[in-house]
Amino acid sequence: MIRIAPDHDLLLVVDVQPDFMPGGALPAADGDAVVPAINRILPRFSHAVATQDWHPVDHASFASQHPGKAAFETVRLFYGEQVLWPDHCVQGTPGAALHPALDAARFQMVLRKGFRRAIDSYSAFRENDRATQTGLHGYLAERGIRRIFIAGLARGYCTDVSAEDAADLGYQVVLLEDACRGITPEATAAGTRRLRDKGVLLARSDELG
Ligand code: VGL
Ligand code: ZN
Repeated sequence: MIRIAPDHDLLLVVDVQPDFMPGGALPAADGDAVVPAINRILPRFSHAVATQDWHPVDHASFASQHPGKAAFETVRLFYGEQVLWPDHCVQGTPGAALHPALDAARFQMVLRKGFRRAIDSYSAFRENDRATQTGLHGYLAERGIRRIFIAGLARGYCTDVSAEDAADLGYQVVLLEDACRGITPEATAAGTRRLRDKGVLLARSDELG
């Protein structure tokens, strides 16, 4: 059992948006399954924040912006290697909304990321140039958060890079495996190895007491 400490624990819900669900632009297999799992645990937390992937139509991570390149290939952007994605989570489109069944009234803050054309952002803390800060660390520090539970989409990318950055920033981090889904099994497995290296605890949402 993991006992939730109301003052110091936060649930970070990452990118639970229709474009990452089956039928969406960049689906995680069985992505919808995270919604009831997250709704079940949200009332237990007195601190909850969501992230929302939120790209301009001509975002540099979109394969459509790189003639001759296909989705899932990589390019070099000014900050290094970037995976190219199908167009997804375009600002203001239905696919970019928070999932309609998510109990979003419980989020005290929704942090939008990936909104600069030239820089992608997997992490809720730092964009992919690894220099641009989102401000989330300052927000959580001011609120006295010490431990972060992570749920959402997608394993290997936004959930995992957020967890790694949180661990690097000195938070205790718990990734709730049953409340996350991935885009590919390979990316999920690679993410799991990186999380273990960082000391992130992998747990299940039914272990929360
Ligand atoms: C994500 C790829 C591109 C994610 C977002 O939420 O994991 N992955 N944009
Ligand atoms: Zn994205």
